[in-house]
Amino acid sequence: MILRAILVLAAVALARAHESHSHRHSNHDGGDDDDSASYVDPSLKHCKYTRESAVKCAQKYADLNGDGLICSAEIEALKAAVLWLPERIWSMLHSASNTMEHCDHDRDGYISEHDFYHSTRTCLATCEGLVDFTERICQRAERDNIRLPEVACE
Ligand SMILES: [Ca+2]
Ligand SMILES: [Ca+2]
Repeated sequence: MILRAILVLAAVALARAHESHSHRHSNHDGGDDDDSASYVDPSLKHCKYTRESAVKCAQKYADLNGDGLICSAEIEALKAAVLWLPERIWSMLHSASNTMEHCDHDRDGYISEHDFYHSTRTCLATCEGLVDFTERICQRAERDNIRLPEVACE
């Protein structure tokens, strides 16, 4: 049963990796331009969740020391607390460094609100990613009213 779930998740991951590769070739590469903050993926227009609510959720549940920034260790701690085993295995394959890579726009090792708003092409960029994050992480953290201890950011 668990093995089957892992296989399904792996297949989903592969499909996504493929999608994100074929996706990214528009006139602006890298998303460093000024318009990266205003870019909205078409799939987000009718999505049931918004990036704004995801950002609030991330600040509430992942910013464990309340400094307004989210580091890799904080992401890992939250994932460890809310994800099921097969999801964690899947997540390990795509680890926190991946989230940092996608969301830490200025590459200083911390995800700030500024980073979120300037990584609209890469970080929680599609409705699928948003649903995934909201339902697997935010809603579970909310449901369990999770309060994690501080972790050290390096
Ligand atoms: Ca923090
Ligand atoms: Ca940053």
